[in-house]
Amino acid sequence: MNISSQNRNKINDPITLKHGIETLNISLFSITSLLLLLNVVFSISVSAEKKENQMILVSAGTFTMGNEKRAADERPVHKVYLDAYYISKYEVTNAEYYEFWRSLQKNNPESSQYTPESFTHLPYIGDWPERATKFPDHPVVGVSWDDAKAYAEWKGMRLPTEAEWEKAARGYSNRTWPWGNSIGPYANTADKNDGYENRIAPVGSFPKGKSYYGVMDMAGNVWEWTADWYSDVYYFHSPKKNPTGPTVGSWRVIRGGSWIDTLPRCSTTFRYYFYPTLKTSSVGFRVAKTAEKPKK
Ligand SMILES: [Ca+2]
Ligand SMILES: [Ca+2]
Repeated sequence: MNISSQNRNKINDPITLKHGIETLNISLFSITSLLLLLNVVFSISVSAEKKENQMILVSAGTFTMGNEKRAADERPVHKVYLDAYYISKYEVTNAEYYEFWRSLQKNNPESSQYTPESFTHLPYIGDWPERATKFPDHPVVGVSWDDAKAYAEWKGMRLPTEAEWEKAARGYSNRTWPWGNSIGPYANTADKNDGYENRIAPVGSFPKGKSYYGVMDMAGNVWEWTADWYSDVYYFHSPKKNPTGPTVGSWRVIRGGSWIDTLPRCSTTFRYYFYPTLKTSSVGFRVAKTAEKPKK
């Protein structure tokens, strides 16, 4: 039974009805008070429960990108140099995205631009903006690549490039998963026994699954948009320094797998892609920022 049908049943309860108009007036007063209270709670809880999303510094240097033993588009394995950058510790949460969305709504309440998709049929995700209150520390989903980019720019940041994403996930060693090479229950995948059966987990629910740099949920929970266009042969000719992906394309790269994917798809090198306009229940994002170069 969903919440709205529960409320309907309470209102139609014969005990409430038999006392006549006076009780009905009191009930209406109570409902109004409750709605006012909920409105207050809504505003408070969205700001109070906001999880601080620190930016983690990934130092400049060369790392190994790709994997010879896996999918064809992960080849060839190649060395990539990246300047220092910051990447958010967590996937961007509902509460964080809500702040951005509210600021747009204040200026233009009629606009539906950058509004996340609703998932009425998925109660553990639900509709926007209600889910910002219900699940403030869950990663935002139902956001297109353009939504993600707009949020990042509003924060004065950007989406990580595919190379930045992979370095933050695997570090300098060849970790198959952010935590290493052991198959542990350190991520929210399609595995029923990971504590989050068929649902999204609050960000940072798997501290043992953190990457070499301490970045969380880079395996599973939600896929993450990256800045790059996708090409299956990009690694054959990508620049050795600060690659930013092909100049044109049809799909944007997503990384890390999700709550509906098996563990192999949540590896640090697995590449996947979506149309940039697609808003699904399994794709969110995190943000990045170029670190300032030390003054000489
Ligand atoms: Ca799961
Ligand atoms: Ca993730």
